[in-house]
Amino acid sequence: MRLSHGFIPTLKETPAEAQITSHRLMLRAGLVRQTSAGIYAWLPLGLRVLRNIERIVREEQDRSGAQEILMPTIQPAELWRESGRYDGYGKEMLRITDRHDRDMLYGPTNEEMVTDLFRQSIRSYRELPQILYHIQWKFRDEVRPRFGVMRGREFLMKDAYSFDLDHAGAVVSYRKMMLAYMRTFQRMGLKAIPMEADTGPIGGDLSHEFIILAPTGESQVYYDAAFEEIDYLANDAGGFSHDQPDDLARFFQMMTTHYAATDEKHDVARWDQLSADRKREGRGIEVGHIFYFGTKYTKAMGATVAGPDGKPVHPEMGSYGIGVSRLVGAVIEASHDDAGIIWPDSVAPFKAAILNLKTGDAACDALCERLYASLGGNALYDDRPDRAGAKFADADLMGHPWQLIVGPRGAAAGKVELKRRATGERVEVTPEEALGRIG
Ligand code: 5CA
Repeated sequence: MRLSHGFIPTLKETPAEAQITSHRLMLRAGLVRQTSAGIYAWLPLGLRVLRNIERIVREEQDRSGAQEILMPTIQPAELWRESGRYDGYGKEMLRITDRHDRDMLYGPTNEEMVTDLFRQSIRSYRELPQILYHIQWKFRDEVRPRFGVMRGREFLMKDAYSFDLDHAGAVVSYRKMMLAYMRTFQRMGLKAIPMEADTGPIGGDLSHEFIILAPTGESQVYYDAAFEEIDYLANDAGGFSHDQPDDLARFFQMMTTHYAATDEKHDVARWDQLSADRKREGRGIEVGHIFYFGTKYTKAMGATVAGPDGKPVHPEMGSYGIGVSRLVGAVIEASHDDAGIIWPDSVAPFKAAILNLKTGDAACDALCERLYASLGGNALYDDRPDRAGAKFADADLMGHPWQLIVGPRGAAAGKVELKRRATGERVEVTPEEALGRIG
């Protein structure tokens, strides 16, 4: 993309309405714009990040054996009357009436709809387990939408739903998702801690939230210092398999032996058994939440399969959410400096920015065009006739992992300056070397 014609409206001033860093930077770098309270339009730079996050989430869901579907955003109220949640959900649910006066709603989550799909199609225990997921927009009419995409009213969620014959099977599915989640967040450069959590309106008796530590987080959390020492990368390399219940049990054990709980689940008696030097408390961002709730929905909605003895059984369910749009904010909270965003390579909108420090100079233009052609769609070419200072500031603000800086002196000598955004390190190299390093 050429910046001169890109739809990337950066702001010099800090927008007054933004209270936290990620919200400020998302507005300043031109990632999103608010269209109504808690509802955002995604602009090219923001959308590319959202798509990258979505891709990682999808790859790890697929790897775990979950199957992707796509359910609609609009649901019939009837399904929610069957589960008994229609009245209880209250004002958070956006209720709609169609032209035939039928009650509809904009889905805040999909337990009912997926249970309905399941009961229409799956007949026998032999077809279990099933894990279905989709990545779809949700609407919750939050009392206090705030912090930009962190707590929106419309937001993108990955939600998965597991169906198993019995409790033991449901536990395996739950652990599979926990493993998939740890891999997902690790690939985004995030250190997420699974913490015991409340089940809220989803219901159930086993639940974990995945928390990124950040002072601006909305959740108060308590955890053992062991989580600062556990090296998830090494664990991953240790090779836990989604297909081996023993591996999953070991992984689950490792993730849950040490104390970690959200405020609602904080157990003071257990906490006090920890020595003072191991106690950590602070704020965190909830980027994912998983639930096991057994037969709550399959019973209420009459979903059964034929069991091994031919008798009908209500399958055991769990549901598993990831805040895909919230993650864009969470990654920025975890990775920025005073100058702007520092994108991890895996989610960056572009691998590199090409900074032409003197547009109109034949050597600069030619070298930039050559680099731009080699990098294909992976580069943002700053071809604006602006001064160098503005280009440096915008490139740092937008946070591309690499900057290729082309000035007249270097261009004449066949050299470019390659800057790594995360470290600030700059080296003068040939264009080929630079392209090689960017990869
Ligand atoms: N049905 C279950 C799991 S699929 C469910 O809805 N869980 S949830 O309510 O915890 O939401 C899942 C994830 O969506 C949360 O962990 C959070 O990361 C994200 N999320 C929830 N509400 C919002 C919101 N208002 N804005 C942005 N992200 C949100």
